[in-house]
Amino acid sequence: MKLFYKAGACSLAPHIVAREADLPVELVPVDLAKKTMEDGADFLSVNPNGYVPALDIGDGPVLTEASVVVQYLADRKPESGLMPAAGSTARYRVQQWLAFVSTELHKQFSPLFKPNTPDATKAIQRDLLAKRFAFVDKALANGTYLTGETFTAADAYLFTVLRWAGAMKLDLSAFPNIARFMDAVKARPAVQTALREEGLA
Ligand SMILES: N[C@@H](CCC(=O)N[C@@H](CS)C(=O)NCC(=O)O)C(=O)O
Repeated sequence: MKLFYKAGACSLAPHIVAREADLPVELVPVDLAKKTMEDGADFLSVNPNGYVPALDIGDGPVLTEASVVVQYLADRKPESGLMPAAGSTARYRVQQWLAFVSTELHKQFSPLFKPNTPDATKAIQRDLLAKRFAFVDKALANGTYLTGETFTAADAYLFTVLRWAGAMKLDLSAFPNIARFMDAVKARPAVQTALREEGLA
C-alpha cells in the first residue's frame, strides 16, 4: 500500500495508524501547492480533489477521506484494537469520534490555513474551535484516550488535528486533559516513528 501524504497534514492520522498496526505502508510525499509528487508526476491524476490523505490499496481508485482511510488500515489488523469489530457499539463510538474530529475540528481548522480567509471569519472559527476543545477536554477526563484506555484510530486523528493549534496560535492551556492526551499519544513508539518519518520529531 502507498500513502500519499504531506508532513504534519491530516495524512499523519493514517500514517500513525499504519505504524501502530505495523503495516508495510510506503510513504509518497505530495507537494500540495503544486499538486505534484517528487518525480514531478501529477497528483491530480491520483486524487482529482488534490488533497491528502490518499491510499493506494491496489484495487481501483485511491481511497480518500481521512476518517475512512484510518478505518481501512485499522481493519487490516483487527487485533490492534485500533477499530473495534463492525456492528459493535464500541465501533460506533469510535466512528462517532472520527466524524466529530473530521467535521467539528479538522474542517473548522481549514479556513485558518487559507491566506484569503477574512479575519472576521477566522475569529468565528477560533471561537467555535474553543467550544469544541472544551467538549473534547471534558470527554478526556474519563480516560487516557477518547473511548477509554485503548488507543484507537480516532485518537490518531484527534492528535493530528490538535497538533495544529500551536501554529494557529490557539491557546490550549485551559484544557489540561487535552495536554495530558497529547503527551500520552506523543509518547507512543509508533507515533514517534510516524513523526520521525515526517521530519516532525
Ligand atoms: N475531505 C478530506 C479533506 C482532506 C484535507 O483537507 N486535506 C488537506 C491537508 S490536511 C489538503 O490536502 N489540502 C490541500 C488541498 O485541499 O488543496 C478528508 O477528510 O480527508
